[in-house]
Amino acid sequence: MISVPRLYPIVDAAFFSTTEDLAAFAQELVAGGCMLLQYRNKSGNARVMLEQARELRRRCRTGVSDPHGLRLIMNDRADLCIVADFDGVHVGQDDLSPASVRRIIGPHRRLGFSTHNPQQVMEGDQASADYLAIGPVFSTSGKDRPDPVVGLEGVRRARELTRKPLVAIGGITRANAASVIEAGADSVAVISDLLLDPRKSAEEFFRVLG
Ligand code: TZP
Ligand code: MG
Repeated sequence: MISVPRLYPIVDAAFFSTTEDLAAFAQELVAGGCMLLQYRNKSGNARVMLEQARELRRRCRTGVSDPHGLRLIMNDRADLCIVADFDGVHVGQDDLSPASVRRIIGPHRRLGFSTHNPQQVMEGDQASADYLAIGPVFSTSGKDRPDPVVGLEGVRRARELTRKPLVAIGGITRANAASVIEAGADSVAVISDLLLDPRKSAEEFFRVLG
């Protein structure tokens, strides 16, 4: 089974006006100790996504073959994962199924699957996903039309239903992250609470997450 670092930053293109700003932000996260990043761009412009993904790959070095290198995960798009030489894909309930994504990316790249209730966690547990996300744990402005908040109770319930690495997401900050890990998550995925000062914020997350 794969392991997921305690902090799972999501680099969301919506918060950056240029590819340079986005890549510089990612580099600051790496300087703060991050070993895994997800690239997310909901605009759906494939050419822009590929350009930004390649820049992230170039700036943050390494590839699938480096066991110690930064892992880059592509949100939603298995095709762009392959073309940009990313290390994995993260899909949700409305994307290609985990089984379909697995056929595209092969056995070695990582596959994450978002869940929002116990039924979906059980399905994810049986699917070809390497890790599961559960959320939103708290209310969030990081996603349009988010699913209902699951709370810490939703994290506890998910923990009972799977032994796969569990990534909690939604409204997680340095102030509440420890409670999410205590509830059974292996990792916290974060957008907003890294934006202002990514390096310092990542370092503080690692401090509170142990
Ligand atoms: N999926 C569930 S909540 C969320 C996503 C992508 C957004 C998380 O953003 P934030 O700012 O960390 O709450
Ligand atoms: Mg998706």
